[in-house]
Amino acid sequence: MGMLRNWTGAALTLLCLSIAGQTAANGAGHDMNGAAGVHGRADVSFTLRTGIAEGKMAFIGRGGTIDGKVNPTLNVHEGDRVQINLINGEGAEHDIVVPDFHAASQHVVGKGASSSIVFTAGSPGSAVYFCSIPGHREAGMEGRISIAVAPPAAKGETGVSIDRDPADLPPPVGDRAATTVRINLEAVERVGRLDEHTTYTYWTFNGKVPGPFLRVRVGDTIELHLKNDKSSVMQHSIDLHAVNGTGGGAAFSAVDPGQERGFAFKALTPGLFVYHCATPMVANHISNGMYGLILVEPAGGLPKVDHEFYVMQGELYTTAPFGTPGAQEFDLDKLMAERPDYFLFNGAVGALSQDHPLHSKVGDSVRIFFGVGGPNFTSSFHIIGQIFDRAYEDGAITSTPLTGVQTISVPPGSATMVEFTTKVPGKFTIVDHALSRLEKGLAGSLLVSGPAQPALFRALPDEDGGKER
Ligand SMILES: [Cu+2]
Repeated sequence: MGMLRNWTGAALTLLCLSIAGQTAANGAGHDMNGAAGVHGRADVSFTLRTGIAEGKMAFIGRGGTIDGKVNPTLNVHEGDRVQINLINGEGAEHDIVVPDFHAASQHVVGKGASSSIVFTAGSPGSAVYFCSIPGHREAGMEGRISIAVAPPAAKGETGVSIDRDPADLPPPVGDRAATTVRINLEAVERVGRLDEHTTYTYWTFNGKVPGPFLRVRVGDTIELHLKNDKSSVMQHSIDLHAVNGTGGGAAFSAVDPGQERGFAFKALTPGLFVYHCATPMVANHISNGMYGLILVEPAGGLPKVDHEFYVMQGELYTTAPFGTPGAQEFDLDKLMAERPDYFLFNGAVGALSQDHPLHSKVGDSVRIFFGVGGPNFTSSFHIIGQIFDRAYEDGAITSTPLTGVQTISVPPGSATMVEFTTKVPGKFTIVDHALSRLEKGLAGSLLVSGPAQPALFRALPDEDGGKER
């Protein structure tokens, strides 16, 4: 079979902060469970880069058996779900179309821009792919897809866990002087578990969704290094909303597979900021999982609390509807129409309910850093049966907070910090109060242990003594 994309569990770079010359490893070894075994996918993926070969415009194969080949023949099997990624290699405007299978990509405009098409290969035989920009096919941009008889059915697959534990965040920076901090991030594309029997090819920072929680203080200079894993097919980059600078750093960090780039910025403003991949199509990269939060603490740090948590909300757009088992494919039309099939906390269905519920005790103080990667939907963040004592709108952690808050609105590309005390024991459901989304995967659990507090909350005896009416 053509070039089978098979994520083999390459070691992930852990987030490392070098503070004042000392390197402290944050983030735990549990990120390494990617090595536990990813099974091969039933579908096939190819990457083509536009360029010039022998003086003519061409598609040039990238990776696997087509690497470096000009207008390579793409070998697939009947019934395969085929993905072709197109990367703009030289800057002119292009696309890729396969009329036989009714597949057409978006135009890729500008060097490094990318798009993808996905289709099911029909009957055995041959089909053509080409660039539909006037003149380009004639100038050389044309190749063939060869469709062979279907092989025996592939085994079922399960993805690795990509959901981030909300308790996985570094300790407070606290009361230290400003310094220079090195942050290492790695873009990793991997087949992850979306639901119990459902997988998806996520694009991630450091293998999890959301990316690692980054934590610095105001006045720090951050040297940010972004590596793109050599098994990646796409270019990636990072835009941090904590940056004063063009694109939030996106242009300085646009990095091809197997490469590393970086930039430095000074954190001038305390706050809770979203970061995300900014490689076109940006909405596609964000939806696939490339977002996270960076906290810039004020001088002296934040007040101490008993528990801190890290939660982010995002959407996923798949060809098959919510709940379909098996490997799911990205759906460009649904992304454009803003019709997601999944709404997710921390990257997967059940991430905060089955896999990693939030834990607290009666009387403990809780702080949640909550952000929306999106790419498109505002969250009405709410915990059923709790009231936020303080909510800092738009991640403005040095502003005067709202107090006594039931629901806080958080737009895409923004965040909130909420604080409250867990006063009574029980299970509390974390939601976006646009509650249709509860049926599309968006629910978490806060579990509070401790003695009952009948003065605060209790059932009343039935006034008729429980007799039936
Ligand atoms: Cu990306």
